[in-house]
Amino acid sequence: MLYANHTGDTIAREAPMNAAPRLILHVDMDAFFASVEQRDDPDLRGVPVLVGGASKSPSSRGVVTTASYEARVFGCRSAMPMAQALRLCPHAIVKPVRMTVYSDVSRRVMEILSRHAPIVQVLGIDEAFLDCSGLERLQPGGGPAIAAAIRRDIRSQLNLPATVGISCNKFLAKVASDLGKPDGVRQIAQADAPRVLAPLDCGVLMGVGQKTATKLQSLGIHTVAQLLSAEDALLAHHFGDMGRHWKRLAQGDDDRPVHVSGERKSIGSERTFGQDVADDKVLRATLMAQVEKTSRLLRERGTHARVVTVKLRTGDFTTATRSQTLPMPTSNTRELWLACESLFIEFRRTNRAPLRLIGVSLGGLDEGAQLELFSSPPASSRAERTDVAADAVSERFGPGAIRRAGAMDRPG
Ligand code: TTP
Ligand code: MG
Repeated sequence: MLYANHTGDTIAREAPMNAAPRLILHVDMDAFFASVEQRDDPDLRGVPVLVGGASKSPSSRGVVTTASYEARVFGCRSAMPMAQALRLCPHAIVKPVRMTVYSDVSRRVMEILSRHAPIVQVLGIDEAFLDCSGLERLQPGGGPAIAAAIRRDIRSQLNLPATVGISCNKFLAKVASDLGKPDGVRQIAQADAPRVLAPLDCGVLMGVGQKTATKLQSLGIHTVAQLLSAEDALLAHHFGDMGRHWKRLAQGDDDRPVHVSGERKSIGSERTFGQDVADDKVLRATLMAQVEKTSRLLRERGTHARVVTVKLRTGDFTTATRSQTLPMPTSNTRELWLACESLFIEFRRTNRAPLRLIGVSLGGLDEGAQLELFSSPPASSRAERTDVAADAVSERFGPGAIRRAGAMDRPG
């Protein structure tokens, strides 16, 4: 098999492998929300902190979103009722959730990561996979040096702790970061994987949640080693194909690629007219309804879009797309509409043909701000409050119930 090295030459590799070995990093912030609170208030450093409970949102009332490591010593954990956490650690300090602050920090963490790796897959508000394959040839010290540089940047620019796991695939990199926590680095070499994984709970295997773990335990399977020695037929009987999948993971085998966040996903809406439409008023109204629908979907997912694309097909089946990248990711209907509208106007300036289809697609989705794990973040800006109100009306009376003519006006 031939590989390109960094000088562009090709080099022969002797081992008959299917693919070049990969260098995958998993970065996860430590006690993320609590660490931000401790960073912003020196009085909280070194003491048990629980974040949550004080939120006004009914869905999160009374629940711990995260506990600082000082509070974890007492058994406090994420998703635990606040009352229970306070029984375990009565002297803990409780701080309310400041989602806007955490989202902002998250964005800055992801920016730092994107400076260290060509492929970054954001997983949630505080974690990401990085594919650094090939970089080890350019960076003396390989994975550990890249991990150290990332941690140094996060510490110096954001004053926060992060843990980095290093390995040859996503699964092992994630296990490595779990084992390296808090504020650490851990590498798992492929050859060491069976030894490292053997004593761990089956819960480390992706797809084994609390319910499945309990079912496995009822079959006498607690650890990864026990799962590996379980009969295939037994696993297949209880868990179908998942059994085989877990066994592969248990052997440290995982060939899933690291996907570039935001590039693969988009949210779109398009409409083909029964008869071609020449009237710009009708076209604009259709486009606006599509922006309202897609931006609402963004907000439901807690995601923001950075790339706005308008698709226009004329009666002769010629299709044009016009895209714009926004300075900041947003889920605000008005901001997205203004971008769509200018793309539409620009297109119509040179093409007045009746349209057969019009559509909008929102891409560059910013998973770093994904908030689905959490209660609704407080609507901070006026524009966001308008969206929240409009979404509430749409939910109650249907998507067509509200028209925000005034809110859609261009500034100036
Ligand atoms: P995690 O990365 O799961 O946890 P963590 O960063 O607090 O701690 P660790 O050092 O173990 O990684 O989650 C990131 C943030 O997401 C966390 O700080 C708070 C929030 N969160 C919730 O709101 N609810 C939850 O159930 C969990 C697990 C996390
Ligand atoms: Mg974390």
